[in-house]
Amino acid sequence: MRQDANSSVKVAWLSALLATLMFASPARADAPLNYLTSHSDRADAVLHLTWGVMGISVVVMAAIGVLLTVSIWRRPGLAEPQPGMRLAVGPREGGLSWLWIGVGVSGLALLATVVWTVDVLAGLAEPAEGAPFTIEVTGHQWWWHVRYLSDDPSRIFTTANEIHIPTGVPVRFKLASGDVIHSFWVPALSGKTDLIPGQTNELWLEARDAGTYRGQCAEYCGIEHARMGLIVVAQSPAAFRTWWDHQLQSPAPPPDASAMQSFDMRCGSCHAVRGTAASGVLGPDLSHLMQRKTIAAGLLANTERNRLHWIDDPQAIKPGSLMPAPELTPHELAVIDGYLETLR
Ligand code: HEC
Ligand SMILES: [Cu+2]
Repeated sequence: MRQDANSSVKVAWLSALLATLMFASPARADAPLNYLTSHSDRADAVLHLTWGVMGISVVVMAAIGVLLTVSIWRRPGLAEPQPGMRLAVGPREGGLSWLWIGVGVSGLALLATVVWTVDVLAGLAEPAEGAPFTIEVTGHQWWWHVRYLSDDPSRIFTTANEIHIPTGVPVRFKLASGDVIHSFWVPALSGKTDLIPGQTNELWLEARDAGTYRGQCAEYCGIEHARMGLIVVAQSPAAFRTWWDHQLQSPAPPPDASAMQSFDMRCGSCHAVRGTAASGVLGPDLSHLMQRKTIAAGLLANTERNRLHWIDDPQAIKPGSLMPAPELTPHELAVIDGYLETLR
């Protein structure tokens, strides 16, 4: 018993210390997945709710703490206990009204949070007017397949894990899943929306400010769920249009055609590169890989070192990932990465 009390005091102190460190640390502002900043009207609503519910909870906890302390110290009508003294066991009159007041007040506080939450959720689900185009996102274990739709079929293209959007306009997202339930969450821009097999959900994102926003799968979807990240890059409409135009092009053929052949042979059954024989769909489209900031679904920076490590042994980085180690010779590895570097 005593042991238990001691360890729970330790846990309480540790949690308090951790919480203080988390909130006091200056790194918090540029933490990759900071859900306490907002860059859109929809995320504003979620952020206000987050702080509001936090505030209500703190007030309720403080009130309970004060009342409990007072009730412990006041002990009306009780003599100071002496050693060996026996206390009467049984209900004492009065005091019941405190229960009703307490239940009433916390019931009202809970009801207010429920109404507020439902209102925010309804606002998030509300279609936005005037979305100029739609992005289709399909969740896979453990990466994001991204397809830009357009009325003009020649402007449709596929990419992965990094989504560009223009600032100042809403963009419609169609969310689907290729396997299990995932959840699309970019906290700076909106709330979470599930990607459910056999169903298409909708979401509207509108970024107020240009910037790079981190997202994350928010529904446990298997062993690498925690490493299923994504990035949303919001940029000026002009820069966005340039990016889209560039994505439509096939990458320039590499100087060394045999490198492309090695890639087709070893990787092309799972990965596609526009304008080449490589047209696999089991893995992310690599057409303009070098334009992406990260690889392996937001996990690693897209540097030569990380790419070589990933291609050589994806299982060491994301154990269980659906990319098997290709077992390349060091020469093949260098040749294939040399080819990837031409995918600009
Ligand atoms: C059996 C299918 C398969 C083969 C073969 C395969 N990959 Fe992959 N690859 C995947 C899958 C699936 C992912 C996504 C892994 C994840 O992030 O969980 C992936 C991810 C990648 C990524 C990261 C892309 C991104 O945007 O995150 C690169 C780069 C890559 N593969 C390169 C290669 C190269 C080079 C080869 C050939 C040597 C290769 N892959 C062979 C299935 C495959
Ligand atoms: Cu997931």
